[in-house]
Amino acid sequence: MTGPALAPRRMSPLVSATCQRLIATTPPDVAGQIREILGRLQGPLQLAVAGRIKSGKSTVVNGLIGRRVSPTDIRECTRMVTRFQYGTVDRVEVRKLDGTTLTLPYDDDGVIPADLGCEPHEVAVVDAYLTYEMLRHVTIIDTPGLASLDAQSVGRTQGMLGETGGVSALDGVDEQSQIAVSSAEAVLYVLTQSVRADDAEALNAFRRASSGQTSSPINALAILNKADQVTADEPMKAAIELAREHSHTLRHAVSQVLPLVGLVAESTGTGYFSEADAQTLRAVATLDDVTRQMMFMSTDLFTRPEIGVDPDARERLLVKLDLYGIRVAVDAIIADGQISTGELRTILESASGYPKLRAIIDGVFSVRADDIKSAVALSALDSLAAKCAPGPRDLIYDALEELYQHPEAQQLRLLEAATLVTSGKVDLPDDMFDEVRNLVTGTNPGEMLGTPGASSDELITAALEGAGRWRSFATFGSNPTQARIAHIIHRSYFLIWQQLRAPNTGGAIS
Ligand SMILES: Nc1nc2c(ncn2[C@@H]2O[C@H](COP(=O)(O)OP(=O)(O)OP(=O)(O)O)[C@@H](O)[C@H]2O)c(=O)[nH]1
Ligand SMILES: [Mg+2]
Repeated sequence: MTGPALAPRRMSPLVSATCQRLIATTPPDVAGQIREILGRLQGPLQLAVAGRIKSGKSTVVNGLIGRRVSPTDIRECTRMVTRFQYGTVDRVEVRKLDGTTLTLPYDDDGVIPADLGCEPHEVAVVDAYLTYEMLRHVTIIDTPGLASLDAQSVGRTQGMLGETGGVSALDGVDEQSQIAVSSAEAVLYVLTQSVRADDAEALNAFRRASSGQTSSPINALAILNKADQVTADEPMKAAIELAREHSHTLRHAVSQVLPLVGLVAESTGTGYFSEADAQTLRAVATLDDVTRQMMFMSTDLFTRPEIGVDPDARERLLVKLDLYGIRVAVDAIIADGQISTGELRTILESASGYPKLRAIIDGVFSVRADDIKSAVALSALDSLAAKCAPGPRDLIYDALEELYQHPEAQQLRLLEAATLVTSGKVDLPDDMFDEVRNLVTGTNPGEMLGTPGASSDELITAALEGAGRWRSFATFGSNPTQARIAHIIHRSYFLIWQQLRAPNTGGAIS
């Protein structure tokens, strides 16, 4: 069990009201910019999918959308930033750098056409509209990959990682991708199995390129894709272990690293895996043990012409599931000869690691979307104020100050504190770091208190103990910056304790 839910804590109505008041009181040019900030606050969450070339970004995008709309290929494929968003008519709008727009239909397979009617270097961004409900809440942004850094010199790599990397910090990051990631509100990094040095560097380069919000583990998640290619008897098990290690190594960059077989997730989630494919799998399952074991040794052996199952159909299976997915499905058929195609699809989907990713995107990002968007809006207001003449500047600063006085702004303070801690700007011991991260990334009290599955009484005790621990740390164990953070964390634990004790009042005992 996850314990009782806490009262919703949406910040955006408060931030919207502040924007609206400011629009009414500031000069037209400033008001116009605040209107844009407000529009964005009220729009869907912008989730960018980023990573090295060929890491499987477009495959993951298709899996998330539930339709094969973004082209994927074994060769370099995605050349421009593509924003998949909700629209009442399915269409592709190619926005060119010269300010003109070309409108195209999807191709016969429902994929973005390969020919966009102009040269790739003329395109600023592609807006792909789909009448998919899920896109009402989130815009998914596919990006061209970061070029491989393998051949580049160590000196250059160090330049990328160095604090004074300057322009070189952005080398290798496609300019449009960089803009897309830096303006997104959440980022999904697609890493490949070994998280080679250049994967981590890619992630760092994107983080450095992005301002403020996108560089925090609060709104960034990573996938360890192609988990099927981890060399081990049970690749997924090994990938789970690897992902756990990487979650720790990359803890200042992403909230967690999840293993995924993107290809299998895409094929099962988009209907690409068909009844005919299931029949081919059933035919493979009837072959004798020796032949089957030989086939699973490599893709070449799997497609040997003399085997008595249609070679083209076997080729299609490889494209859709690769050997790992085929083996999972064939094992399931051998274990249960009556298994239906629907059941096979479910087994494959769960073996791909997709359900966990989906749950996190739906749960965590959507629960946090309001916080993330509110924080982005406030930081945009703050930057706007800094550029304004004294009159409007003071109006904005006063409004922000007033907003922070509001009791509900505790959630924003927590988010700010957690961003400082999780991104490594304020140092805390590992266990306290984890506590802060759980508090912001958890979707229920059990996860927030780091005690999933605890009973209500245990949760109440955990919240109270947490509050006490952080109060003592604020008073005795910390330096001034840590103390400021500790007070905020203490208050959050205290509020959770209040809400858990009096759930019906929404915690409004003050
Ligand atoms: N075996 C295996 N292959 C995968 C997986 N995910 C993606 N692929 C394959 O990897 C290749 C590259 O996938 P894409 O989705 O085009 O990769 P991308 O990152 O979008 O590539 P660019 O847009 O060129 O940067 C395709 O052939 C995919 O089918 C996976 O989990 N396992
Ligand atoms: Mg791609």
